Amino acid sequence: MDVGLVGKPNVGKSTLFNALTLLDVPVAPYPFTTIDPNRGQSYVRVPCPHGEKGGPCTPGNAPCDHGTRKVPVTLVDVAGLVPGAHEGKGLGNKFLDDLRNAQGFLHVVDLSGATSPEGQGVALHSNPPVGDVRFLDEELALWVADVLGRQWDRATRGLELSHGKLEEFLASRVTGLSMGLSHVQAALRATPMDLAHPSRWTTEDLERLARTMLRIAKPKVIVANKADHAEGSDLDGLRSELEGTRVEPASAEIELTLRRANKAGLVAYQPGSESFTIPDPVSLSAPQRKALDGIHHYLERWHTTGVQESLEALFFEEMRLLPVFPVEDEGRWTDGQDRVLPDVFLVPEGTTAREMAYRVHTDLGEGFIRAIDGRTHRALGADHPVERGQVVRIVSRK
Ligand SMILES: Nc1nc2c(ncn2[C@@H]2O[C@H](COP(=O)(O)OP(=O)(O)O)[C@@H](O)[C@H]2O)c(=O)[nH]1
Ligand SMILES: [Mg+2]
Repeated sequence: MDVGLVGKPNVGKSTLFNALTLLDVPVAPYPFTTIDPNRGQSYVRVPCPHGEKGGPCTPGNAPCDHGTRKVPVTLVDVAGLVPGAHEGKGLGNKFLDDLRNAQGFLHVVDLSGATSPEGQGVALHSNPPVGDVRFLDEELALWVADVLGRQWDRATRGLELSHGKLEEFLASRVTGLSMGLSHVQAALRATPMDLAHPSRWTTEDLERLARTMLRIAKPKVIVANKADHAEGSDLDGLRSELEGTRVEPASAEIELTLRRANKAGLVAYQPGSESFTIPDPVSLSAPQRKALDGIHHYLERWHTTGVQESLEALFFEEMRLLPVFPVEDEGRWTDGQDRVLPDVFLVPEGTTAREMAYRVHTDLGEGFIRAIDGRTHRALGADHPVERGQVVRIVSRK
C-alpha cells in the first residue's frame, strides 16, 4: 500500500520522507527495504494482543516492539508540484506517474507561510498554506478529469448507442490510477449527474465527479509542517477553512533530528511519543544540548512532532484500515508452524470474513466455510465484517 508525500517544492517532503524511513526496528528478517531514493518503507503502530495469551508472539510480517507491532508501509517522495503539472509542466508527468499507485496522500504544506507557490523562500506568513491545499486539490482534479474525459464525445456516444454500463465504462478509464468500480459507484451516488446521457456532460461535470472520486479513493492528511518555525501562524484558521480535512501540525526536521539522535544513542526516543530521554547528559556538546533544549520546548508546546501521527491518522482514520490477525488455531493463536500471532493485515473497514480469507490466500477465500473469532470462539459467516484488532481463524475447504 503506497502513500504519496505530495506538495510544492521546499515544504519539507524529503525531510519527512527521510524521517519516516529512518527506522528503529531490526530490519533484517522483515520486509523493510529502501526501494529506490524516492521510495522507502516506514511503519504504522498497532497494539499486539500477545499479552492476552500471557506469552510472546512470533512476528512474521511485522516486528513486535514491547507489545507494539510495527507494520511496514511504503512511502513515495513525489516530485514537487508546480502550477500546470496536469499539462505536463515542470516535473508534472513524473509527479502524476508517482501518484497513480498511491492509495492515500500526506500533503505537506509550510504552516509558517514562508514558501512561495514555486518553492522560493518568502517572508513569514506571506503565503498562507490554505492556498497550496486548494491548488493541489484542483490540479489533481483536473488530472483525473482529463483521464476520465479522453475522447469523451465519441466514447460516450458509443456507450449510449450500445446501452453499455456507465459505471463500468468510467471504472475502465481510471483503473490506471488505482481507482475501481466501487469508487466510481460511490462517487456517482454522491454527485448528481445525468446518468442517462453522459454525452451531455460538460467539462465542469467531469471535474465535479473527479473531485468526488479523489475524495473517496485517495484520502489525505494535511501535514502542516515547519510548526517549529510557525510562531503566529493561524492553525485554527487553516483547520476551519479546510473543514472536514484532517490537518496535523508537524515538524519533520525535529522528527528527523530525534530519530538520528536516537540511532546515534544520544537520546532514547520512540516515534510518536511526547518526550525523549538523554542517557548520558555529560557526553553532549554544548550545541547538541542547545538543539535538544529547543526540541524539548517544541514538544512542550505541541506534545509530539506530529510526524508519526500524520501517517497513522491517514491509515487508521482517513483510509479507515483495521488491523486483523489471521491464525490457524483459534485457541492458541498460532499458524501451521506454531508461530503465535505471526501476521497482521491492514484491511479496509467493512471487509467481510470471506474477503479477509481471500486476502490471506486465494484458496482460503475460494474454499471459505466460516471464520472463528479467536476471543469469543463464535463463528462468523461469509458476510460478517471483521473488527479492529480481531484474531480470526478461517475455516476453509482447501
Ligand atoms: N524549520 C523547519 N524547516 C524544515 C522542516 N522540514 C524541512 N525543513 C527545511 O525546508 C527546506 C526544504 O526541505 P525539503 O525536505 O528538501 O523539501 P521538499 O522540497 O518539499 O522535499 C530544507 O531547508 C529543510 O531543512 C521543519 O519541520 N521545520
Ligand atoms: Mg524533496
